[in-house]
Parts: sequence; structure tokens; C-alpha cells
Amino acid sequence: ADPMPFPPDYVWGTATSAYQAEGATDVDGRGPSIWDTFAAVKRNIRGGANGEPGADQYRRYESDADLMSDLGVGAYRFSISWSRIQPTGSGPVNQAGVDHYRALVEALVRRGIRPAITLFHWDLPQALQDAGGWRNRETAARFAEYARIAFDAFGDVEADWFTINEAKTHAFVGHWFGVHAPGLTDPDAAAAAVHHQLLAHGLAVQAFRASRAKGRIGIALNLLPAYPTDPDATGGAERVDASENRLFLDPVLLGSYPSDAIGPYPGSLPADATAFEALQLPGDLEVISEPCDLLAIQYYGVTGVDPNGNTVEIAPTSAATWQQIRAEGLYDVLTRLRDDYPPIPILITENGMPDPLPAVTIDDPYRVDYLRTHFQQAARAIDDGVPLIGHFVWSLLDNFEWAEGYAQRWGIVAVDFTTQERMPKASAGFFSDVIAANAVSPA
Ligand code: GCO
Repeated sequence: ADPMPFPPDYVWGTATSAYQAEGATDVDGRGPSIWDTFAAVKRNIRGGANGEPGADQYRRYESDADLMSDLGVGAYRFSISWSRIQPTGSGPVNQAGVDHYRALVEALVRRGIRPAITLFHWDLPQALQDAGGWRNRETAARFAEYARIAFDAFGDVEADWFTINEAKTHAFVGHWFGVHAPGLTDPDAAAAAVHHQLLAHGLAVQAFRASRAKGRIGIALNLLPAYPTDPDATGGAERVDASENRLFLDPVLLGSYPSDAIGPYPGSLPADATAFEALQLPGDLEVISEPCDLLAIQYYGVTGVDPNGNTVEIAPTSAATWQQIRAEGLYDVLTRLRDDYPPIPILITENGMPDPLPAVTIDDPYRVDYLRTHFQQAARAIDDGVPLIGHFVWSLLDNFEWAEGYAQRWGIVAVDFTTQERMPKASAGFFSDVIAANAVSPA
């Protein structure tokens, strides 16, 4: 059968984030972030690991840009570490931090690779956490100020900007499950972190418009389709959908919060709904729904929901036990956005899976398969009228996988964390061929 084509200007990219890939946590005036603090408590991270050495990208950005150029990628999504730009999260700019990202951006542009810049990928400056972090409304104002600095420093470059990465994961896993920094186990703190991150997003979009920076801006939301295991489970699946997806999509795209995301029910965020409403000041939802240029979505897999409203396994899991792999879920997410929300260009800014074992692996047929089937579903969605404009694979490199430390490898390029040698996996070759053809085989 014929290959499934992508549009001529389709963007193919790879992604990383600052704390996961950079290393070099103590150079050039960088201030501590909540991930330094969290990782300093040995039992928090597998193997007692932390962001050193990461994939040493702070030093190796130039050769990593060569690597991307060899693969043929058109865009690179990385994040800026706020505490390199403002070591305590407010106050004067640390010029060495700005210079580093300027050098990275230029290395990309020289090779024809479009920068795709995330402003916040979970590494909040520790000084802001000490003042309450995302529980504190003031953090949203601090974020808008930091965003303004970044737009002024890099706004002359044609780029895509993402305000907040996965507000849900940072709120839920960091403030409710206690598994990510800042390590809280308080659903009300998670609810506050939801609202204040979304507010920060909206304020940053306004700052972007005011700065007249080039390029496009949006927020990166991770979406999880929830399928009822039988007809009795529809109510529970709707609640899971509310807390996992609509709690973020609705305020950003519709200007309202769903009424069924928060409360003492299985599948909901078990916070005090009245207290959550009290956080919302007049005008907040207008700020949060400030029109964006694109919607970035991150897709890893699906979940089932049983009649008691509990999430259950309905598809094979990867080494990341939270990941249930089903490529058709990507199609379902994309067509659902088409059907339920106002039209907006969509970018998939993360999609990928880990190797089954912690060891360096370059033979990764499972990842080739994962990418192929997900690209197929993306092509199918485009065919059915979804305004999908690009697809980023998570990740370019094996790196620091949060609480899993270095024991879970998500790269299409393997990294030896001792020598920092890069070794493209079979999936990198496959991806490169797809990019060159701008098409994927249907089988
Ligand atoms: C994110 C992701 C990444 C992870 C990836 C694999 O929010 O962007 O969590 O940082 O490394 O999703 O778990």
C-alpha cells in the first residue's frame, strides 16, 4: 500500500528538558531549583541520582545540534531553566544564563532547526518554593516577569514557545502524590498549583503579545484518554476525563473550569472544591483563556476506568508502569479536540516510550513500532481534518527520568552516562527515514 503522507510544512522534532538533559547544575550562576532540593534527599530518586550529569547538554549543545541535523529534524524542543536566568526566581537577570541559551538557539538556527522553547518544565527556583511555590498566587506574577525577560532576550528569533509543561503532572505528582518535587502530599496544594500555573500561562501569553516577540505561543498539556471497561463505568470515566483532561483544556480553550474534576470521588482530584473556587479572582479565567497560536499536546498512552471509577489496565504497559500503550488513543485525543473545542493548530510536543531495561540499548524494535503506529494515527487524524502541524518525539537523548533517575531510558539516541558518548538507536534511523520521506508506511 502507499505510504501515508504528512503535509509539506509538517514539523518533525525531538524534545528534552533542562533539568533532565543539561547537567552543569553548579555553573555560571545558576541558582538551586526544587529538583536540586528534592533529589538531595536520597530516597526520593532511584539510585539516589540527581540532575548531574544529565546528558551533559549544557556543554555538548553544539555537537547535539549536529546530531539533530544528521537526523534531519526540523525543530528542537528544550526548556529554559528559570534559575539560570533569575537564580532566586525574581530580581536581576543572570547574563551568563541568558548567554547560554542564546548560544544554543543560534546553534539551532544555524542548522535550520527551529527552536521550540518551554519556559517551565518543573524546575521552580527554590527561593520561590520557600515563599509557597505554586500554592502562592504571587508565583504566577513572578513567572510572567521571567517570561518577559526570555521574550526580550530571544524574541528576535522565529520560535515556538510553550509556557508551562504538563501543569497536571507538576500539580498532581509533585503536590499530591509526593513523587516529584516539591514532594508535597496535599490535594489542596495540587489544586492551587493547577490554578496558579494556568494563571501564569495566561499572563505569559499576554506578555508575549506585548513584547512583540516573533513566533507562536501555547501551553503543553498531557492528555490521557479514559475508556470505560463496561457500560456501568461511563460516569467514572467521565470523572477521570474531567480531572486528567478537561480541568486543563476547558479553562485554556473555553474560559471555564469543569464542575466535575474536583471532589471526594474516585477519579477526581480530592481537594476542597469551594477552596479551589475561592482562589479564582474575577478576570482570572479571561487571562487563562487568552487566545494562543497553538495547542501543544503530549501523548503517551491510555487508561481504563472500572465501574467503581478506578483506573485499570486495558492495554500493555511499558517499563513506565503508568504507560499503557495504544496508538489509536492518539487518534481519539486528536479527533476529540477537533470535535469538542474551537479550532486551533495542534502540535504533539511529546510522544515516546522507555527501553525495557536500564542498560544502554541501541536495538529498540519496540520503539520503532511505537513510533510507526503513532505516526500512522497522526496521519489518519490529519486525513480526518485535525489541524495537526507537527510531531516531537520524547526524547532526543536518554536522560534523567525524574524519580526513576537514570534507570529509565527514553532516548532515540542512547547515552553512556559515564563517557557521555551518544549512540543512535534503531529508532533514530527509523525516525530519520520518516522525516526524509515526510511519510510513514501504513503497515
Ligand atoms: C514531561 C515528561 C517528560 C518525561 C517523559 C517520560 O512532562 O514533559 O514528563 O519530562 O521525561 O514524559 O516520562
